[in-house]
Amino acid sequence: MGASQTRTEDVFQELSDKTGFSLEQIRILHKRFRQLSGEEDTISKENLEKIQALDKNPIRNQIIEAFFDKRNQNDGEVGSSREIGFQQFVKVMCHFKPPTLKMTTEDKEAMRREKLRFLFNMHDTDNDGTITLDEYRKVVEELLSKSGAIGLEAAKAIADAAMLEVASINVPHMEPHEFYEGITFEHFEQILKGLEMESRMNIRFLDVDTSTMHCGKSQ
Ligand SMILES: [Ca+2]
Repeated sequence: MGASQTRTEDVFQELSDKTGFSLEQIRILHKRFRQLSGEEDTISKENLEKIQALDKNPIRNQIIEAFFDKRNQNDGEVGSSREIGFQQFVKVMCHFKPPTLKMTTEDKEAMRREKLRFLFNMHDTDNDGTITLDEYRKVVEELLSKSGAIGLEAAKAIADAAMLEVASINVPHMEPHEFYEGITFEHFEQILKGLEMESRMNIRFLDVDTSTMHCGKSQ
């Protein structure tokens, strides 16, 4: 084994320890990463846009953006990267992993919060801590326009109605002169409270089904 190979293995092991992906899973992800990047060390949005399996995904753009969103790297930075390396790629992939049976309730709760934060960031595109009607509209419009069965105006109306409902749940006694500024993270958590989304949030676009990628190195 050459020196650079040893180094790669070390990096993989470190990533595995940090993320809970097994060494084997890291190798598979790395292979796919190199394939997508055209054997380069970094990957760009254009690289991900070429993934055919993502074409039909209604939130394709949001998923791609999420990979380059610095908030998802948890190092306190904001903004969007032009390109990302393999380690950053794996960190984002980590958000799509389901919980395992061995996890404690606290770990599961922490994981859920992290996933919710990831989803929240996907919608809060300007990172001001609130999902405004405009931001929400953009997602709904995209979702509905993909189906092709509904016009832009109708999509807007649906988004407005849904937002109004969210507002009435979160601020039940809003006065007519009050303005609903949007969904905060706390509201967002409240809205999704009853929804079991931890194990459902997975993506298949990398030819790697994240729903079978469990945390830990036991398999
Ligand atoms: Ca915002």
